[in-house]
Amino acid sequence: MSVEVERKFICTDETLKILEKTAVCVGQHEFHDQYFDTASFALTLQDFWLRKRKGSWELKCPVSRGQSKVEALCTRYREITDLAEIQLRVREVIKDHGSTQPRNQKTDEVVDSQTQTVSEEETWLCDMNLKCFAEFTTVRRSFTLKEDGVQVDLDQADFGYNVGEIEVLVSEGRDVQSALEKIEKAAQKLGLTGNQKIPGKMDVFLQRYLPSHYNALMKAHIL
Ligand code: V4E
Repeated sequence: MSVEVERKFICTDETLKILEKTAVCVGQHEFHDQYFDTASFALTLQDFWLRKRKGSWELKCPVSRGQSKVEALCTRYREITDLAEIQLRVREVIKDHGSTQPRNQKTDEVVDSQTQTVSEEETWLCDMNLKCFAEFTTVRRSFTLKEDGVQVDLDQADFGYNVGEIEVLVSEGRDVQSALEKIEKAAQKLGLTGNQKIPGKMDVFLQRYLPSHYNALMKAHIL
């Protein structure tokens, strides 16, 4: 299974110049993300991120991380894209969180006054009490640093936040260390000297629009 190792950065004019000189731009595309969780944040409080992007479901699952300085600037998540596997995993995570779902005792349907008719494809969301809590559109410009096998994305979210990310996909296990080294090398090439962890799009979205969710995640040291 593959693990995505990433480091976020703020792309200054200087960084952009270096990127345009040393990397190959492999295109630009736009996508809309919808993120889902229960009302008690059963997924995100355990650092699981369920989203729908371009009609496909994705679940980012946490992978334990080390304590080194390089690692502190990076995130790593295992990504599941098979819907049956996602549903299984999400069910387990919600159960571990001890979420209880109100149900109609006769029909065993989830009781929720806000729930309207849902397509069959999405009855599982209703069944697990999952609701969309955040959605936004991103325009992404992607680059590859060819000698490193590293991808660099420059994201512009429609709520007014721009962020860059250096990303390496590896198979789980020993490759993670080499991914961290590649990311560190790429960061040096791009002239990124700061040691501060840069917030991702979701951090900023939650902080601006959903402060109670943001505070719960900060308190649990998820963000
Ligand atoms: C893992 C995570 C979230 C899910 C989306 O993560 P992110 O990589 O920021 O989004 P995006 O659009 O770049 O996804 P990609 O196209 O690379 O698959 S939302 C919040 N988190 C946790 C998290 C964290 N703990 N710290 C930082 C800096 N970012 C995200």
